Amino acid sequence: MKSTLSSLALMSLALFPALGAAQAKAFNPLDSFARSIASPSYVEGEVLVKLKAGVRLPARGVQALFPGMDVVLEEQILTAAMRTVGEQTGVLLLRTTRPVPEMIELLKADPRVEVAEPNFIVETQQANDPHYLNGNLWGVYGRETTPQNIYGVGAAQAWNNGFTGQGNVIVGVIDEGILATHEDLQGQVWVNPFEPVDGIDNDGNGFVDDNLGWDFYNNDRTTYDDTGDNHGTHVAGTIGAKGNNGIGVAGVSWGVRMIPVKFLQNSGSTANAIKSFDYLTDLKTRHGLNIVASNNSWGGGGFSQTLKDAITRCEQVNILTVCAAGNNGRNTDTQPFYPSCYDNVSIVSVASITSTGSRSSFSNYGAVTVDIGAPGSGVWSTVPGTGNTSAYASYNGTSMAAPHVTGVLALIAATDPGYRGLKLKGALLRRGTPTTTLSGITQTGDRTNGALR
Ligand SMILES: [Ca+2]
Ligand SMILES: [Ca+2]
Ligand SMILES: [Ca+2]
Ligand SMILES: [Ca+2]
Repeated sequence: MKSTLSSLALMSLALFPALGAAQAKAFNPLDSFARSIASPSYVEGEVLVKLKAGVRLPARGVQALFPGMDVVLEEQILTAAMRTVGEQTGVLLLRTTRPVPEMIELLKADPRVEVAEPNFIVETQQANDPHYLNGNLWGVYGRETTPQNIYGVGAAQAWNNGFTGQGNVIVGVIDEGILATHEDLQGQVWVNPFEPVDGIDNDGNGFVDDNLGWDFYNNDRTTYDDTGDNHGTHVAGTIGAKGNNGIGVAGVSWGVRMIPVKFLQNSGSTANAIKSFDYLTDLKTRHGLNIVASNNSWGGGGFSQTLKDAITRCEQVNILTVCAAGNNGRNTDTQPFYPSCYDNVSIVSVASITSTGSRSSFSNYGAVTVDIGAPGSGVWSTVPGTGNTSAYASYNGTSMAAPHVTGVLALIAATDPGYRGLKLKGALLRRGTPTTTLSGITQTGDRTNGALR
C-alpha cells in the first residue's frame, strides 16, 4: 500500500509540470474572467449561423445567399438529431476574412438570419493547483463509512447497502478522450453493439466504426489519442472507475457505462460541442439506449443559442446535462458562465466543495444559476501515464465536482427506471444535504448526497 501511494504521488508530480505550462494561462481566474466577460475567446475567422425557418441553403451555396459578403461555407452542421426535430438547414459554420464581431453584425442585419454568433472556444474546468495532492478518495466517503468524510457524496455508503449502479445505465462523457484500456476503466467504457469495426457505418448514424464513441476534435473514431486526454480520463474515473477490484480508485457508480465523446484537447469549440450533444441525442433515439445524462466538465465563451438548442434536443429525449459551474470564483448570477448558466431545466450546475465542506476558492456560485455542490478539491482518479500506462492523480476543479454528480445520477437511475429526465434531477436535488457554506449561493444550499439505502 505504501509503495502504491508513493508511486502514485510520483506519477502525479511527473504529470503536473507538463500540464502547468499549457494550462497555467488557461486556468488563471483573472484571465478567464477577462475572456468570459470582456472578450470571450472564439475561433478567428469563423461564425456560426442559423437561418430562419423556411430559409434554405441554395444549391449554389452561401455566396448565392449572401452575395457580396465575405463568407464561405466551411461546414454545414446538420446532425441526425437536428433532422429528427425537423431542421432542414442546421447550423452553418462560415469562414470569413473580416473580423468576427463585424461579420456577425452584418449577418444579424439580414432578415433571413435567426442567429449569428462566434464559434467560441471552451476549456476544461480543472483548476491549476498542482500542489494539492493528498491521496485519498474523500469525495466518495460518507457519514457512516470508514474512512469517514461527511462532505463526500456518500457513494461508499450506497455500495455498502448494495447500490453499486448495476442496471444498464449509460452516461456520455463530453470532454477529452478516455483511456479505455486503463487498468481501472477496462469494461467501464461503453462499446457500441451496433457498430462492428469493419470500415462500414453499420448503424447508419453517419460515423464509421464509432464503436467507442466519436472524436469530434479530430473527426475520427479514436476517442483516446495520447496522454493529453488526461482530463477526460480523470473525469471518467470519478464517474465510474471499477470498484472493489483491488486496484487504484473507485468511481461513484461501478455499474455505469460511459460513452466517450471527445471534442476537447485542452480546449474545444462550440461547433464541435453541438455535434457532441447531438451525437448522444441521436444514439439514444436511434438505438433506444439508456443514456440518462452527459457530463460536461468544461465551459467558457459567451451565450450561444445554437449550443443551447443542442442541449434542448438532449432535454427532449430525457438526457440531463451536468455542467461544471466553472473555475472563476465568481457569482454567475451576475456574470454568467456557459454552458452551466443556460436556463434549460435539464441542466444540473455543480459547484465545488473541499474535504472540509467549504466552497473551493476557485468555484463559481450563484443562488439562481448553480444547483448544488460536490467534491472538487483534491480528487484522485485515473489518468494516462507515460506511454499510455495506467496512472492516478489528484486534480482540483469544478471539472472534478460535476462527475461526482453524474455518478450519483447513475446510481439513482439504476435503482428505478422511473427516474429519468427531470424526475431523475428531482431525485438528486431532493436527496441533497443542507450545507452552511452553500446556503444562499446555490439554488438548493445543499451538497450532493448519494448515500442510497
Ligand atoms: Ca456508426
Ligand atoms: Ca462499422
Ligand atoms: Ca482521435
Ligand atoms: Ca478500482
